[in-house]
Formats: sequence, C-alpha cells, structure tokens
Amino acid sequence: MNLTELNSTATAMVAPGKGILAADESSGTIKKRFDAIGVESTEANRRDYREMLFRSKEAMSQYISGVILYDETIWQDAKDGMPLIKLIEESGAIPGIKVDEGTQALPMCPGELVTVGLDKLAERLKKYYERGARFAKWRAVIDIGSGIPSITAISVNAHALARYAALCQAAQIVPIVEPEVLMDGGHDIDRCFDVTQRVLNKTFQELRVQRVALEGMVLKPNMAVAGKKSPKKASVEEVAEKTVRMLKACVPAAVPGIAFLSGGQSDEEATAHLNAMHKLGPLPWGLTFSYGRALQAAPQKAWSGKAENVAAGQRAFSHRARMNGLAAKGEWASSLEKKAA
Ligand code: 5MM
Repeated sequence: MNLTELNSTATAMVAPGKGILAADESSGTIKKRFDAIGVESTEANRRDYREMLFRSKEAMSQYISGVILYDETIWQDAKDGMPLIKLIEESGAIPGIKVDEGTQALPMCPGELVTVGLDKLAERLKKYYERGARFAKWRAVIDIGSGIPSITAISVNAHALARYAALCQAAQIVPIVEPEVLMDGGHDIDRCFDVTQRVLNKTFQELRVQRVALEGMVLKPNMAVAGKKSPKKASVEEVAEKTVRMLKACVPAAVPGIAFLSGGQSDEEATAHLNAMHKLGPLPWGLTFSYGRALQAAPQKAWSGKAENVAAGQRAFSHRARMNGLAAKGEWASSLEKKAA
C-alpha cells in the first residue's frame, strides 16, 4: 500500500470548492428516477443520461472532484465510442466505483439490513483499478424506529465497512466509508444525532481494529437532521451546529475529508446546510458534498429523456454543482439561486 498516493487522492476528492457526484444508482434505483420523469430505463437511455452529465464541461472541470459510478457505467462507452470513464478523466475529475452489492435482511433483527458484497471483492477491485477507478464506495444503511437500530445492526455493518475499506487500501483504492442513518421516520434531530454518533464511533472502532489508514479514506455520512415525518423540523443553523459538533466528537482529524450524502433533503436544503457548516470553521477536515439526488433531480427533470434537452440538462447540473461548490467554501447565498432562476 502506498499511503502517500492514497492520501493525495483522498485530499483531491475533497479539494476546496469541489465535491463528488454520486451517479452510482443501481438498476432498481435509476429505474425509479427515470419512472419519475417518464423515461424508460434502457441501457442506451442510462448511457445518454450519464454521458450528458459527464460532458457538462463547467460542472465537471470546476466543481466536481470525482464521480461514483455503477458497474454498468464503468464499462460503458459514450455514443461516439469514447469510454465514459475517459470523459470523466479528461474533465479532470477522478473516477470511482460503487462496490457493495446492496442490502439483505439481517437475520434475528426484524426490519434491519446488512450490506453485502465482500465475496471476491479483492478480485473485483483489481479489475476496477486497471480500468481507472481510484476510489470506491460502500454504503451501510441504518434505520431509526421503535427499538432500532440494534447494536447488532450497527456492529455488523461497521465490521463490513471496515473489511471493505481495508481491501480497498490493499488494492491502492481510496475507500469512501458511507454509514447512512436514514432520515425516514418521525424522530427528531436529537435522536438522529445520538444514533449517528453511535454508528460513527463503532465504525471508527472497527476501522482501527482492521488497521485501515485513516489518512487514506473519505467518510460519507448523513447530516444530523430530523426525520422526514417529524413534526419538529430543525433550522439550517441547528442542523449545521449539531452536525459539526457530532463530527468533531467522532471523526479523527487524520481523516482528510468528509463528503455528505443528501439523503432525501431538497436540493436547496442540502446546499444551505453545507454552507452553514462552513460558517462554523475552521474545521479539522475537508468538508464537502457527495450528493446523488440533490445534484441530479434538477438535470433529470430538465432532460426528461429528450436529445433536444441535453443543453438544458447540462445547465441545470452545472447550476447545482456551482451552488454546492460555493457552499463547500461557505460562499453560497440563497439570492444566487433566485438570480439564476
Ligand atoms: C446515487 O445513489 C446511490 C446508490 O443507491 P442504490 O445502491 O440504492 O441504488 C447512493 O448510495 C448514494 O450514493 C448516496 O445515498 C448519496 O445519494 P443521495 O441521493 O442520498 O445524496
């Protein structure tokens, strides 16, 4: 393992004013997104859509540090025959790959899930590295509800995240460690804060036990937010203050960067929260975005599967990427959204 190289990749992934595009929707998830805009989820449509994003020059060269791909995409070519991964590299962004194989029901723990995909992972990582991937992603899902999460679900998911991370570093690939505490449910922000702290503490304990070099990884956590069905919505300032407090308590400064998931927040909320956190600096790690929905909802709608809408889709993507790039430096203001509209 070359830690200097892993550390420089991880540092580039969270470079000031840049963040990660999570375009790693599995087949089921992309179908759901396409259904919402009335587009059939065929291989060609998935290619056209992702090609549109990766050819968005302004977004990709100025605000996107890396792109997380799904297995299908990393082997796919653009319409003109150019591998999609090359488009990403040429824009100056770093290609990454989702390597988990989804979730399964966790035995003995009703309603809880464990992420799978460790079998043959070493061989898969080798092939992805040869193809050009320099980082990977594995997402664990923790739900909040009555009597859950159990310590069992937190432990097995943390163990798998650490196993994955160690295998990545051995293959010279930076692991994005993503323990996502879902924002579904009616819990308030303080319950999310407590559960996320437990999950992060257990995750870092496992990372240490399995000798993962913290300098060569990126953490992708949820923010501390109230559940979607909670009657008590937290303000932007409260989300920022509690999220930064939670991360400072749990994430060692040796970690080069933290890149949030958006988790179902609206586009503008996800941007405003990140921006507000930067007002609370200085922070011990790079702090940015690794959004899926909060970066792609607008371009998906603008594109709607029509070739004549590609320029509009790219404008919508570049706008959200720019807004989040500014938020990643604490330089965003809601007036910039209005001006663009
Ligand atoms: C883009 O969605 C990712 C893949 O999800 P599935 O494996 O369920 O298809 C997802 O892991 C994503 O990278 C993160 O959740 C961040 O995306 P959001 O939409 O929460 O910002």
